[in-house]
Amino acid sequence: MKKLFELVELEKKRQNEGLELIASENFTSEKVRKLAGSILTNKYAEGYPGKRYYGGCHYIDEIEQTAIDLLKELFGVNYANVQPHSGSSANMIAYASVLNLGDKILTLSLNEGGHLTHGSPVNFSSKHYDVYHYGLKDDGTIDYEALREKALEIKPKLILAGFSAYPYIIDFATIGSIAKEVGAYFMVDMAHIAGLIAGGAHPSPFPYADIVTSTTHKTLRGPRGGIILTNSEEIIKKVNFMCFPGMQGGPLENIIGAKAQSFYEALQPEFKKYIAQVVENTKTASETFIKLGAEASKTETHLFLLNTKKSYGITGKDAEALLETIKITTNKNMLPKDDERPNTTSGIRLGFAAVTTRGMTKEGAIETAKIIHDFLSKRINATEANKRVDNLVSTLRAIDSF
Ligand code: DSN
Repeated sequence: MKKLFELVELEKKRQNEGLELIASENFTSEKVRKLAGSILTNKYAEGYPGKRYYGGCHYIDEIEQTAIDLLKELFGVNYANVQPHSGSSANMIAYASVLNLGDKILTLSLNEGGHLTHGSPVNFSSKHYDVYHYGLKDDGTIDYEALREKALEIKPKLILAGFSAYPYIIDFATIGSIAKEVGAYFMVDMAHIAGLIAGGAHPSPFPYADIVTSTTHKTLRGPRGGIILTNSEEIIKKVNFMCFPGMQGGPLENIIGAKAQSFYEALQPEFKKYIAQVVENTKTASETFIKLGAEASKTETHLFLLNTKKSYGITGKDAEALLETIKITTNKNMLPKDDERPNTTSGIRLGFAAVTTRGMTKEGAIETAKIIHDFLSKRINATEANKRVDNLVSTLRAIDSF
């Protein structure tokens, strides 16, 4: 259908002409995109390599086994399942593998930086499990002492760490030891920081975590999808059974092929350099906002939070909409202890993984922060801001050039 391909071209133009600062997005390599769009989508392969419910799976088996082996190598773990269709499915499968309905889980809430699947009232996770939350200190970092007290008080069956809007290093060793102390499973959802861990810019959740989930499309720079990792033979058996036949049918082998390619790319020395640049760009941009007098969080990762209400007198929702008029894509985000509603918010989340893939340097990160600051504080109008965005974008690689 012609219209669909025209819309793809328009979306490509949008991606090329703008500055993508949504912290959960990235740009994939040509090989990842080729595999994701390949004829592998034609094949049914319910089951696992060597144990399928369909004939004709010998090449598919090799592709899926390659993905599993590369993933195990990348994170130094014993077992991996590469079939979850998304991060949310991975979390659903992981919970169901080690919990019974109604079990207590202890997580960080969505409003403080967690995720919908970490027990949000509108998500399956709060309907299936008895959810309790730990919180953040006033400086925005996890209150580990309060977490321990809460864990001792409620005795959860599972403690979850790994967040969507948390700009600091997570102390997996401490949370892991609290989980041990109270006899809980320790689960990590590393979706946002998987690339940072693979690239050596964030400590690994292993050996502390019992079960780790992730998406593959954020800092890891793979296709849209999910994965589950563990060092426990007992847990992987449960995960594999819960994934298929428990919750999913035929795996998306085209996406699994693309995942394998992205794991291979993340094992190359250039990926370490890329991740170091992501963290440097993000830190630089956050420091630039702070120097300019805006209220931004500090950061040790690929993202930070900008308080647009305090900095510019506008909600996150309005800031997101205004920035879109100058081709800068961000998302409104709840800030710790936010008094606005989730669909309004007091700020935005900014991430530099995607623009760094296009080759943005420290100077580009400074200019990005300055454009946003100058525009939201009305020092420049949309015409001037658009010109500066165009100049900056002209220094970046096209989104389909790698
Ligand atoms: N929706 C993703 C994000 O933007 O962080 C999390 O899955």
